[in-house]
Amino acid sequence: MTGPVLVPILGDQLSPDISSLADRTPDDTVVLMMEVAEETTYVRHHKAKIALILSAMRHFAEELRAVGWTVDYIKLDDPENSGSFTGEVARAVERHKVRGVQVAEPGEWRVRQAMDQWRTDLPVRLRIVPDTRFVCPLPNFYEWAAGRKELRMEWFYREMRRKTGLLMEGDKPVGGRWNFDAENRGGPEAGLQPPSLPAFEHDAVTCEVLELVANRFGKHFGSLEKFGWPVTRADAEAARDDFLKHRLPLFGKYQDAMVAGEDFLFHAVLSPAINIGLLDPLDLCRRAETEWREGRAPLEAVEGFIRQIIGWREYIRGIYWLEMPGLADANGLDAQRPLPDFYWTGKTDMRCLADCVRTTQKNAYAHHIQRLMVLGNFALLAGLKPQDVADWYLVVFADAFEWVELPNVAGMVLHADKGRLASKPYAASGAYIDRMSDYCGQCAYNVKKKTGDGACPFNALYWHFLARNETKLAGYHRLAQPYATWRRMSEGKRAEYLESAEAFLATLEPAEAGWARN
Ligand code: FAD
Ligand code: DLZ
Ligand code: SF4
Repeated sequence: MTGPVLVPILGDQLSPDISSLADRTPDDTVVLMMEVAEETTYVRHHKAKIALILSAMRHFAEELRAVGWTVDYIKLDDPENSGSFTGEVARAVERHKVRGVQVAEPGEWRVRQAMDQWRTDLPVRLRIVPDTRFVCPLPNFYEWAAGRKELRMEWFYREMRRKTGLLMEGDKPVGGRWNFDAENRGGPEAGLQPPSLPAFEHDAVTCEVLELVANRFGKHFGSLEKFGWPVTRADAEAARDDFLKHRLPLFGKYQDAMVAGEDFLFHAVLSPAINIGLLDPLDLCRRAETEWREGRAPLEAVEGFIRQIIGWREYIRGIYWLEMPGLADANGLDAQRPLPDFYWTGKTDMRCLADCVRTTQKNAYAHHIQRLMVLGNFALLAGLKPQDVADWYLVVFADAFEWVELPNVAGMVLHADKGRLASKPYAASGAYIDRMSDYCGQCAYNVKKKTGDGACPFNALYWHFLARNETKLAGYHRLAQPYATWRRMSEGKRAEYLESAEAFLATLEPAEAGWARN
């Protein structure tokens, strides 16, 4: 065979240095990019997530063409479009008479299964190359994990610091400590005024995509009205520089704070750009380090930020590939309650949850502590079924790809993996939300009231969660204190908590079918 090599580039592989192109030359390669129905609807993604990916794909095709690559770009409404990666790759193999296919490994198990099938189904040789946009290659993660009873992010993170040299002085961490989390626990302060995010104008490509999405996916969750995600590398770099200059210095201090109506605070809001390949995570960390070295941002902010990326993000990815496919079905706490309707509609008197669903609907974004300690904490305490919860998270956030969404949901939030990822469930009562947010002051519920009418539902749910999971969780060293408190309570008090929680749970309306999957 003498034809060119076909290089399919997926919607989250939009990096010019993607490994599938690294050893290719433009004269001998056809790049294939495919907008396909299967990817746009395998879950009913937030409209803004689809718009982001399609617009970024179209811009990336232009970026590649501008430096000489031949790009065969299949649009969603192309009448010949078969609707799947598999169908489009097969059609392109035939159309271009290629001699082989080379592709970077995908981010999701589901797509990896399909690709493995190409080996037997395609009439040409297939080469799947590792995705090198991560600091820790998967074989190294497996090696690190092998034989460890407990996989703890903190130990992994230290290895990544050593490997990258980020915030290191020789083999010692700068500032004498690996982790400055203790300094990063600021609650909301009155009058806190976060800077606004840069606004990116819609060019003709984005306008066309927004119209396509509005017409074709109008019934999907979420709004397109405030669509402002960077869709080109230049815009993503501008968003990055804006964060480094205006928000990084206070990132650490307010990392865990929540303020009603302030949707981004001092967060980076860069996860979609990182995940689809518009920003290189290691480069971003090096730039953050420079902000500290040149005196523009404090160490606790920069360390906290770098830890999220070379620590949590890398660790989460390793866990995904280590634990799949079982992680998708894990339900270690045997939680069976269906997802309540308010996750989709935002209609609840719980102000914290209503605000988190509102920003999610409007921006396809909620920041980490909203995802973990409000939306996630409720799901944990109420015993929501992990697969329903995972579908919701995969649908609603612009940055959601299963490799990063699922370990966060099943592991970090729901403890469905029986503690493989987190040393204890992040369960919290209303007092935590009250401390870290300004939500409770104007809530219909009273955060100080523990049970009965008008009491904050998180309070009784917290004890209900511990009580119903006692046989599974009582042995956790880090839960010894709450279990001791529970046992010290009078029988009457315990019954009051349980009844109050049951009464609240009975009011939850399950979501209608069809929000997440067709
Ligand atoms: P910042 O708070 O500014 O953090 C900086 C960067 O660190 C992020 O851009 C991200 O790349 C990385 N990061 C931080 N925490 C994590 C983490 N736990 N896992 C992986 N990367 C992390 N992140 C996703 O990218 N996609 C998801 O689908 C996703 N689902 C999540 C689901 C749950 C239940 C939880 C608790 C967290 C989830 N996260 C997910 C992690 C985190 O909440 C988002 O990365 C973060 O909110 C993105 O916003 P940001 O860019 O402003 O992040
Ligand atoms: C999420 C997504 C969507 C909505 N649409 C497309 C698409 O039309 N074409 C494409 O190549 N990728 C899309 N993606 C991203 C893929 O789902 C993602 O690349 C795979 O899940 C592998 O991680
Ligand atoms: Fe949320 Fe309870 Fe506070 Fe209301 S009182 S905002 S439900 S934590």
